[in-house]
Amino acid sequence: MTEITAPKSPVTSAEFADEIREQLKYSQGVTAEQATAADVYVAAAKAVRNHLADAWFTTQADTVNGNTKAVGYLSAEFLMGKQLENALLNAGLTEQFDEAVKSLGFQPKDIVDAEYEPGLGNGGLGRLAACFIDSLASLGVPAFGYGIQYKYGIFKQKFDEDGKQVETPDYWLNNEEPWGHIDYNRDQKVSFGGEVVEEDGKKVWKPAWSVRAVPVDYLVPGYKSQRVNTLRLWTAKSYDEFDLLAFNKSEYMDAVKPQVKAENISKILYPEDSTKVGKELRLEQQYFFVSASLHDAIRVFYPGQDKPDLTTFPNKITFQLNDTHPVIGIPELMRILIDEYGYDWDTAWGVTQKTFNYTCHTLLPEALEVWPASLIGELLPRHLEIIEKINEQFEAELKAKGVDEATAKDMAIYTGDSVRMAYLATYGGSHVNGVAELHSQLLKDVTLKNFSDAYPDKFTNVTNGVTPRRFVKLANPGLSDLITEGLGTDKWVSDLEMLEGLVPLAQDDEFVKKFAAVKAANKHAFVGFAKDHYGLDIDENTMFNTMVKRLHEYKRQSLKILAVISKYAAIKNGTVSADDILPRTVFFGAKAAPGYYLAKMTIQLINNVSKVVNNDPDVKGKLAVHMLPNYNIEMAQNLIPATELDEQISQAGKEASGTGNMKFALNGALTVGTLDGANVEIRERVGAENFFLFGMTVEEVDKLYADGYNPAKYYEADPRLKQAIDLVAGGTFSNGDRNAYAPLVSDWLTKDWFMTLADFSAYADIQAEIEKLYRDPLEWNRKAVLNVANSGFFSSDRSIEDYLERIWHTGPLA
Ligand code: 26Q
Repeated sequence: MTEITAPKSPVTSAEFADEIREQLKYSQGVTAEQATAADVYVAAAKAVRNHLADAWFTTQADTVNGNTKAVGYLSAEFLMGKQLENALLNAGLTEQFDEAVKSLGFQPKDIVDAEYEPGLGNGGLGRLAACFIDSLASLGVPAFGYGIQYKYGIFKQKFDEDGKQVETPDYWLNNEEPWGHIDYNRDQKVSFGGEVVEEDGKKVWKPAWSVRAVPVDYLVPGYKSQRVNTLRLWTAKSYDEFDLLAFNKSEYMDAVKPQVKAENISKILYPEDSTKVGKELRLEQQYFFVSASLHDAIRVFYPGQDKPDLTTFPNKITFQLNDTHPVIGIPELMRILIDEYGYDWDTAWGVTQKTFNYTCHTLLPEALEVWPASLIGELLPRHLEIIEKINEQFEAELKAKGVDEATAKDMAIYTGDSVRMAYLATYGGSHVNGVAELHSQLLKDVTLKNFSDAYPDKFTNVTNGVTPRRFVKLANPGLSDLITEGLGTDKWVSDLEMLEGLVPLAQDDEFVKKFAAVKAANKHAFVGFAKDHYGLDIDENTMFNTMVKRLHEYKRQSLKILAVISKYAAIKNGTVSADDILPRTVFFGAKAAPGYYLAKMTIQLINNVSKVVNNDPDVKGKLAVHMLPNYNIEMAQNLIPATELDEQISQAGKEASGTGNMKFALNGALTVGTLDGANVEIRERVGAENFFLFGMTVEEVDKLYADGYNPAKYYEADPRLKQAIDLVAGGTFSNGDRNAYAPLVSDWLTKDWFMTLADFSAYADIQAEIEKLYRDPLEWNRKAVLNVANSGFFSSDRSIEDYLERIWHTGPLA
């Protein structure tokens, strides 16, 4: 944690080197001669941060004093990735940094690598939040990201000798963390438990215990916007460091109990990325950051006012609820307005409904949070009362709308024993959006159908996007230079639809060859990365085929590994002639939730297929499989630019959007995928002829399910599938042990909830088409160029512009 010192104007590399030396000397206490790469990293981070300070202060002042409504992005996760390169890019200091560290005797890459990646998110939802705050700042929109500074981020993943996932804690704050600025003077009190009593005819909440929420501020610099927004992550501290009475009795453990209880709240990120059970600590976390954030926004926008006019609150800031995780904010704002500021119910409701909007990120019913009412009642008794009252008002409203009783019952926010957070969010806010066209449509038609019927105007779509700064400009400098050369400008970095200007160049063989050379160089670089990080020897003259994402049954890593096994068997059996084999290297990267049994078994299977295949001389040079450990943002930035074929093979109707799919298309990989999530829109834009489509549609899935799905039938019907499953069942990937994967095999043959077996034949068949095209490098790369050229829509800048227009109704600072 550092203080912000004097702001700096643009500097030369020599001056920047002096600034680094100064930080080394006065802040780290080492001389330039003693400094290690880790020291220089911290010093450079602090130096670049100082350069951003001025713009940060002006942005904050303009946010409060201007008359542009701000955005508050409430998210339990922000998966930011490493910060240094991004901060340098946005501060315009990349070249100065490179020269400066060289003059200090270091390689820029070693300094950048010294940063430890913060893992404050699980996957797509957390990374989306990070892309969105980057785009908000780059567009000059005043915004706050609000979340939790977990002490332990997503676990680090290793594999044991059996290929099983082993989780180790991610204590990311073990070393100095130069980006976060802890601000003890802007703390908030967050209370829990106790009871509600009536005093003078008013409800008064008497909480049982409180924690101190202390903000840690991260600068969010915009690209070429001169704006620096704030990511405010709360950390929980105890008010009573020690209970001295207990301590005097030498009961040390008891003495620190309140501290432990308080600090537990921000201790760990939950590693599940879908939910089944409501855990008390998770609700504590949610309420903790949301309550602190709402109070913080009131403090920021009504400074020093005891009796602020909070009816203007929705004109000051609009809060986006990133999934159901922050939805407790709806009753909390009601409580603040009524209990803390004395507003009547109707006024409070008007303000609350105008303040919030809700983004849904799922279609899996089990991932919509439902809290036991008893738990809410115990932890937040006043909120439960408010929720009950919201529900009564809601029922009356539905009745007035003529909604029949049975439907109204299905729509209940509060059922008597539980609270449905997605329903509360839908009723309690102004807008609800899904994250891709297909997903938003399915929300309206299925998941939230009754709500869409009753409140059609609330529903809209905003298709996800990814930031081109991190995922093209920084991750793929070779392609970035080529794009700039092709377009004659680098303005595409902040206006990604300009990539369309590359469409004619796809017909220019020289340009396509240059693209192919960039891809080859990225593959070469990844081979080096994989050697350094994992000790792997990878053949760069093979097709790089990648599937990276969380491990989930619906995402169907099983489909991919079964196809790999089938291919392996075909080579072994000689079913394919040596000449017909297209050499491939298949990369997987995936973390499984620690308690997700089948997901973890799938990881184990992939690891053991990898062991068998990679050590089999019969397939050497033809097929290799690697399960790369600990998939994270850094790996994504290295692997995506090197990938030629990307896998987006979820069961249709299950992946809300996907954002990896966008990153791959933008980096010139071709996609093999189903009509699911944003794949649909990617295919529409890049052209059906430049996308490998296979598998059932949503309608076909529904029909097959309704007709009665029997996976064993598909196992019997396709000998390739049968052979692959038989090899797994027969112990080929478990040293002959036929029981090792029995639960997985039995699930495939008897349940197969996501219809992996039904889509297998189509998936195996399309491989021939893929391989045929790959044998014609010019045509393959022409299609890859067209993927890049037509993916500009998938910039998170465009997503944010859609939110501004459809939901937030605000814009950049003047
Ligand atoms: C909730 C309560 C308790 C414990 C964990 C959770 C929890 C945590 C994370 C539930 C869900 C998540 C994350 C969900 C997620 O990442 N969804 C993905 O969001 C992306 C961005 O919109 C989409 O592209 C993906 O399709 C979607 O799966």
